[in-house]
Amino acid sequence: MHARRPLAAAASAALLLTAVAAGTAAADPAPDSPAPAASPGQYRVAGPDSAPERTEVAATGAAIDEVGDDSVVVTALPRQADAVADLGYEVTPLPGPEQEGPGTLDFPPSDSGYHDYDELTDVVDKVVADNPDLAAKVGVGSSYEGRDLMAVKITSDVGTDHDRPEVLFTHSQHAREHLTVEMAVYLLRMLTEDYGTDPRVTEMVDTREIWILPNVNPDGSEHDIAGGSYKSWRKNRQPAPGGWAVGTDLNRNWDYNWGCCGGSSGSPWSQTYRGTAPESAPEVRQVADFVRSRVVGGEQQITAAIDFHTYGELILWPYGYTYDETGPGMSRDEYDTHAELGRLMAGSNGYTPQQSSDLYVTDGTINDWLWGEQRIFNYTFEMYPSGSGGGGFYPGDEIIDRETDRNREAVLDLLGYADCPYRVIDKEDQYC
Ligand code: 0X9
Ligand code: CA
Ligand code: ZN
Repeated sequence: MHARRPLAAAASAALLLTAVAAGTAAADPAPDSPAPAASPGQYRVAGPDSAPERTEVAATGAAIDEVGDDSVVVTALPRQADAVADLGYEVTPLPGPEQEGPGTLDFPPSDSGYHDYDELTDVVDKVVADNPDLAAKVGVGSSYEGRDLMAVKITSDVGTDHDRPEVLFTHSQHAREHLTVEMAVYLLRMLTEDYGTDPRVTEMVDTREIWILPNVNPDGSEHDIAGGSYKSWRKNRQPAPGGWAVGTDLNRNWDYNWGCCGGSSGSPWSQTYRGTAPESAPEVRQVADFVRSRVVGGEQQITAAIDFHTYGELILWPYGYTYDETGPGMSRDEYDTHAELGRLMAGSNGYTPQQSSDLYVTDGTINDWLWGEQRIFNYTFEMYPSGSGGGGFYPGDEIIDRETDRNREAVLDLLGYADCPYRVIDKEDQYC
């Protein structure tokens, strides 16, 4: 495929050597070049059939959305798609999301089942108002554009900091992954409405302290739906130095082996831009501060976590920065506990369980930080659909109920093991 290259790309050729030395993808212009007219789109890339080849594709600044046996689907700017083609792969543009009329700030009418930020806030406020003993809204800070980063704490006698295992659910690091916000709405309702009637829910709400962060990237979510057309936006909305490029990939900005391993980009134009420093995104810094605030008496209270994404129907565990299963900070038992609990959860939702780097290498992800720095057993869930045929990042709202309820058992399993994750490999006596 050979689309026209923007003039800015030619101008950046002179900077190629410095750019490469700084770890910047050769496909991208300098950060102070004017904004490209083109917006990102999805492409099918035929050829890559191993994690190293997929990691090389990602190094162009494209984001890998989907992994097949010998192909991937990426989101990329046109020049990044050119760079992928230059690697020798066949690159075909995919049709974009359906567009509806201009002028709306909410989801298009046909997707009205999805919650925009105001509607999400209303759900949170109602859940808290209806269940004052079970649910409390806690401020985590605010986004780059000043929106509240909300957390909801759910446990019985919620006003007390109990000595109960704490569990974290984070949603919507990536703007266009709107189904993950619906997963948060589902969990908020399930844990409050089914308390007292569903014995498993009741036990978990009585014995765990549950933290739900229903949207850690509200600016990105709102941008993605503004104007009545989906924009395939992934990152936050913080301008990069230089002033033209916008957005840090929150899931490359965490402070563990940040930028170590070719699993993120130093170019602000990239879909996987890692930011200027670990936690340079205000959203990441404040969510990380929140997690650190759960260290009480020297002990991290949170023992287990899920970070929800779409799409692919996958359950992924750390590390993402290395292909190795074990190594410094990840013993055999720790790896096996992640893997066994991951497989157990996959048994109920039908997702594919694997180490995250089986797909491609990533660095600076929340998964690696939660384990590497905080010793929290944790997973990325890539929700519905399994492939772009199911609507990719924009499945219709009729799938929300089915695809959120699909994770009910898996979430209850994680909550159930949160007192001693090692029990899943029968090593409770040794570790707990
Ligand atoms: O790339 C990501 O941040 C996640 N995928 S997404 O399509 N939702 O952007 C996956 C993170 C898990 N880590 C690895 N796959 N290595
Ligand atoms: Ca506690
Ligand atoms: Zn994602």
